[in-house]
Amino acid sequence: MQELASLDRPVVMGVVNVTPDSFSDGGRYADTQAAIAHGRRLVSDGADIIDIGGESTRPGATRPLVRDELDRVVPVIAALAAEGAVVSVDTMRAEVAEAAVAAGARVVNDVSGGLADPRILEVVAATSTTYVAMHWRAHSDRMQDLADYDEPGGVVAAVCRELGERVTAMEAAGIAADRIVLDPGLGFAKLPRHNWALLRRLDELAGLGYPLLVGASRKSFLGTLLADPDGVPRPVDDREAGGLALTLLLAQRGVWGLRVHDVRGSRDVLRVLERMDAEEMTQG
Ligand code: PMM
Repeated sequence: MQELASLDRPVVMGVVNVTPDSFSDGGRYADTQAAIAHGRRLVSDGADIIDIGGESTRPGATRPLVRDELDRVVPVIAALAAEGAVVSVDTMRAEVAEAAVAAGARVVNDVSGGLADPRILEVVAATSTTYVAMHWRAHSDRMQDLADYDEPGGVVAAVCRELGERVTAMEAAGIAADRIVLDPGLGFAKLPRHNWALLRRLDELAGLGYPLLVGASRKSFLGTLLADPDGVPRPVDDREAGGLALTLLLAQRGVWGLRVHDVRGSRDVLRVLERMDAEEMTQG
């Protein structure tokens, strides 16, 4: 991402789920016009990248047909890219990635890191797109059965090893190292304690030598943390302050990018941090 390389703050990736069933915003932007309008709003709120997805990855979700996924994402990508937005496609499918890039997407965000459809690595290699590879173990219908990290080093060691294996596959497919971004995959085959361990030990993932993108916004581990006294999780649309706290912490830890729903709030947080950093530079 040449034009984003010079930022001295994390890249803010705003989420548009063109799905009827995503956990975070399912149904709200399920039709093309609503999704385009939401993407435009995120651009005006300060998003650097708009991430457009047509498959819900909520635990237990069933997969859409390829045709339906294409119909959901391609028109939205084409419209926003034509207006100059940097667009990312959130897909695990080679065919969708290919169509998305043809429609103007410049980032392929694959939550499976090439495991769901290995041909996606060849598609990415043949383009100049950035490839976000997330840690993933299985599709949503059974991923939570695989939240097992009973090994020395626990979840952090496992995620580092498994992402490292994906990097080997990406490089073998011909994706240049400077086009790769890694993501710990919060909530994907992970219990809340696994997410917190990954957040605390993010420097070990950074040790793999690739920029990191983190998606924490609205996820259920925040709902669990912020549960009411009876243990009822905080509803999805009332977790934003928790997510913004993580925006601040992750920015201080030097992540490359943040995948968020509240773009405006995230940019505000980053402005506060930048102002404090500037103050420190001048006052010492
Ligand atoms: N999370 C979701 C979907 N796509 N992509 C990346 N790279 N990282 C994530 O953590 C991630 C993702 C699921 O959350 P959503 O319903 O908010 O889209």
